[in-house]
Amino acid sequence: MKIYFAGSIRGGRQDAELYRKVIAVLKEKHQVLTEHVGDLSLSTVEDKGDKAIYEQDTAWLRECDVVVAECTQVSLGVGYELAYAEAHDKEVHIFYRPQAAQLSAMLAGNERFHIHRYAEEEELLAQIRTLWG
Ligand code: 6IA
Repeated sequence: MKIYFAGSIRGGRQDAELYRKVIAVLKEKHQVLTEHVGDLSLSTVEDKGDKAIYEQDTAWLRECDVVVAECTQVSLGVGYELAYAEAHDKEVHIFYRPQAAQLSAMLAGNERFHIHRYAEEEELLAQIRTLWG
């Protein structure tokens, strides 16, 4: 499967290492189109190339089979991607830590999204393995 992994970039990189680990598990059996989301050296301040990023990411969203998003760290870009994925009838899975963040009602209230709660990193990785391992 082609998997689009979404995680915060300009919204804040606090969970970047977690994204990297999730992507590593997904990659064992599938193609991850957005590996850069887990790249710890990714620059978040550079302001050129945004048009190219938007065009590439929306093309990948149309191309993918499933969208997997980690939503604990709030990100406008991830929220946009989730709505875009829904508009294109993609299967969407959202993961977050209720102890660290309240999920927006615009995501939590959407019955077309599959919402997964977890507390610890190992629990998240186990959920990922169960679904896509
Ligand atoms: O609003 P955010 O930046 O937090 O949005 C994060 C989401 O938008 C991610 O799931 C990515 O798919 C997408 N995204 C945001 N920035 C980039 C990017 N370059 N390259 C690819 N996808 C991106 C980041 C560097 C840039 C800030 C110069």
